[in-house]
Amino acid sequence: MLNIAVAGNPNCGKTCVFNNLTGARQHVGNYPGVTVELFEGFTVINGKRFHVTDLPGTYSLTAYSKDELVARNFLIDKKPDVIVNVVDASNLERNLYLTLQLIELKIPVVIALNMGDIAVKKGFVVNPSRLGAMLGVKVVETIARNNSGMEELKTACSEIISESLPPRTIHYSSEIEDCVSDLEKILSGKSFFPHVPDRWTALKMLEQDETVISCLKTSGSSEKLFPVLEKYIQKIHDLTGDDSETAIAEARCAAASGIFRDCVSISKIGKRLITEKIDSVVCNRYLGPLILVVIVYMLFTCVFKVADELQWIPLFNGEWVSPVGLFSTFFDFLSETASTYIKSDILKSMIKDGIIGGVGGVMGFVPLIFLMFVFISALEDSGYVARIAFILDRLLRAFGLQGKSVLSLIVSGGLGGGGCAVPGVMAARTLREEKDRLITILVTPMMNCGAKLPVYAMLIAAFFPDSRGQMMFLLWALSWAFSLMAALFLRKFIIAGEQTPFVMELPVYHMPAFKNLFIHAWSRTWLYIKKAGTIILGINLIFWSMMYFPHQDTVPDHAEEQLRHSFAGRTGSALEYVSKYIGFDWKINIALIGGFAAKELVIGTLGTVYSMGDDALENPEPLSAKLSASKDWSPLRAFALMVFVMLYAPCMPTVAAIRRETGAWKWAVFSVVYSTTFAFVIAFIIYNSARIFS
Ligand SMILES: Nc1nc2c(ncn2[C@@H]2O[C@H](COP(=O)(O)OP(=O)(O)OP(=O)(O)O)[C@@H](O)[C@H]2O)c(=O)[nH]1
Ligand SMILES: [Mg+2]
Repeated sequence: MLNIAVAGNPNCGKTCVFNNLTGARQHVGNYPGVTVELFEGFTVINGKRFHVTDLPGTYSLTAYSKDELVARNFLIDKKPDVIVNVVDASNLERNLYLTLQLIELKIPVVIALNMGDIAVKKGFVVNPSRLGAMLGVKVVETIARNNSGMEELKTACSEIISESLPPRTIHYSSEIEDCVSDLEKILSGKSFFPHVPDRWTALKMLEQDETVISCLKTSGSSEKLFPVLEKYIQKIHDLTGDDSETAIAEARCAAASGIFRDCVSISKIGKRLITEKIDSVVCNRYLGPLILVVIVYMLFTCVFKVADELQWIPLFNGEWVSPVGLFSTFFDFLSETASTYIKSDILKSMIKDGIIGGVGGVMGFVPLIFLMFVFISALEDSGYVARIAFILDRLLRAFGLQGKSVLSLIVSGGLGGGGCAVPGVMAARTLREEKDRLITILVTPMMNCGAKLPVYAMLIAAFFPDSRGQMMFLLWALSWAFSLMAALFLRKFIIAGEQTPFVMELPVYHMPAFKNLFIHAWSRTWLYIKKAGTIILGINLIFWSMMYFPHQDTVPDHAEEQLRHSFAGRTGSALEYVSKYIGFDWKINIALIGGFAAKELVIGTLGTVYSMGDDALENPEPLSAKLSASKDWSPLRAFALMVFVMLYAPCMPTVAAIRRETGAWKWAVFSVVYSTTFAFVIAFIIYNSARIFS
């Protein structure tokens, strides 16, 4: 099967093109660094199937950060049959810098000249046929957001393959060309990199590309090759006054600028874009942070009002409920039905306590999660998220992080409370400095991810029903405060080192498309539902059996005693020696052990615990009602628990991601130990200081 690779600068619309070609629904966002791994899909052109790969964005094939390395290694090792180079027409000159390097690979290239709509607003008119002729590639104009130009793009791909049209060679200055051609001769026939032309390898050697050089070194060819290379590097330095890396970069910039001038006419020296006007307010030093806080506050109050507080859905019996209330009414009904019709005790307990009590609790918050995702997608797609990185850079710098870390924190829930730490940990790939990346990875799991949200929502509904939005806002602020504290601590004591400066482009704002918002929010919500129906269900059943066995039938009216003597109950009780200092009893301990597998299981397991430990089996009530009626619980305990859940050990999938992304178990284990200790200390302070003052 033939392979198409979609490559280009960050945020130029690659994933949009990829989704259009393959029908996939990969994440598109209006900020650089959305895609950090390879996505694969298929498309059919003229009855033939093509394998399509979406690459992370990169400015150059000399990779600096991990996501750029992913893109570059793919192109070099996999040698696709055609590269679809998505180019942002409103930023053509800079985008051409990468295009020039792509055509050096001598793989057929089709340029998708994207974002023409924005280019026109900026006053650029690009001549596509001229561009194609200069580079020896096909150029197709596209507006990926509107799915326009895709058929032409497909046709161009299939044509260029059948014509096997190689791109043109762009020649640089004679000083460089002399050295390149000499190196090429030495390299010829050696096949160090079988899939790329020797000219590419020669150029990369002169650019002193670390990966290429270390590859050549390990292949044992260093004795002959490297003295020659040293000589040429010196020669270029003598002739141009620059080191060879800079000289080549400058030569490419000059070529890109020449092509740009040749193919683009600037129709009007643009009137100030709306984007600039908005940014002068939104990115203002003083107003910026204020606006950010107001937006997040409104986000929480709106989402909680609509999904959980306001009772705007009529029921058959004349009562009114909120969307979350509707879901919980439904699960209560299921639970009641199960109690009535199932006779076997063990089966009844399994279905009612293990499945409905556990999974139902997690599912109940689907409306809230969905609404949260809609709002967050809107902020992502508008381009505001990139501004948050910009606004917070200064603040984050003081705490040992940097602007780009914001994207990781936001992906894992830093904006609202819908997110996941696994992609958050992966998003840290865009950070170039290893230590910045490590610190970001270690604090990212402290954000309020989508799995912690139902835990908060349930406890807030039970103990702070009159100020739901405000409580969530407080927890949001605390999650940032604590992760910044943790970052500072790590930077000071564990991972000291220089901080790197922050560079990120601010994309043009646009109006989010409503259809996309809903598709996007739904696909994220669907993942949540699937997780609840599979992993959460499975682990919940394991926990249920640990709570059910060993079972004694002799004490029918002592459900709580029975539970305490189960395997899980005994473990939870053993942990009370420590947890009593932060006010947690054995029941909470069981839930927290469950939460290590996945944070939703904190309520899943708590639901099961309270359902099983309840003697009044025939009268099911929502978990929040049970907790607020229980004499063991208080708002203080609920609050300490929420903060503990926010901070303690990342869930298992996140720990695995940390292991993958850092390449070391050491950091994975460290993340569990340090965050649990941190959580304990903070919960201890909250629980005890509040008790002293009251
Ligand atoms: N105005 C306009 N916007 C576009 C066009 N194509 C894509 N976009 C928007 O540009 C933004 C970036 O799109 P993505 O597909 O995520 O870009 P990407 O190149 O995959 O970005 P990274 O994965 O971060 O490298 C999104 O908000 C898209 O909706 C276009 O032709 N015109
Ligand atoms: Mg992408």
